Amino acid sequence: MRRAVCPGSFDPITNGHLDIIARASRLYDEVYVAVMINKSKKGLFEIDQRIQLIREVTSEYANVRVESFHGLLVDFCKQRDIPAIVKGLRAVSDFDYELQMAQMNNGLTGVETLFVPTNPTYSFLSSSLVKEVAAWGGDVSHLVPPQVVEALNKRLARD
Ligand code: COD
Repeated sequence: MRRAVCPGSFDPITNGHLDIIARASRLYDEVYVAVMINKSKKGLFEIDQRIQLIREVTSEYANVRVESFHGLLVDFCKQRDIPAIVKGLRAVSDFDYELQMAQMNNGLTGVETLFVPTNPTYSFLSSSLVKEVAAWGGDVSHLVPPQVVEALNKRLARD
């Protein structure tokens, strides 16, 4: 069974993330979406809600599983026998840091990282920008799935 993981913070999932997950699901038998927990970084959404949103918007992909993990990504991979990490690359600016992480992860356990070029429609898209635009009342409905628009509206209405 060919397995891969798409890791991230997914706070919240965007159409850019979703495009990479969908493409990975066509290349691998089983794709894990790993919501990595970073306790020093308070997100907008709780981890459980991020997972729930990802499950909803990936429900059409039968081979996608969604989990959270607190620890090193290489340990997530080792525990599940996953040999490949799939990452989207938006621009040259992503490359420096992604290359460092890929080399570090490979040096730690031998896990490989495969880079998928982002769909140009989403090359400017990040969870942070979505949150900022939404917080000021801007329209993000072309950037995230409808379930995420709804969750953003509810979450931001509370602040
Ligand atoms: N188009 C295409 N791909 C995209 C887009 C887009 N518009 N936006 C994001 N992506 C892809 C990228 O591959 C990105 O890496 C991934 O989605 C996740 O994005 P985010 O923003 O949700 O998540 P990040 O960048 O905060 O995630 C960083 C990780 C959590 C993956 C990283 O910090 C990590 O692996 N942490 C675990 C601890 C660990 O192992 N540390 C050692 C690392 S060497």
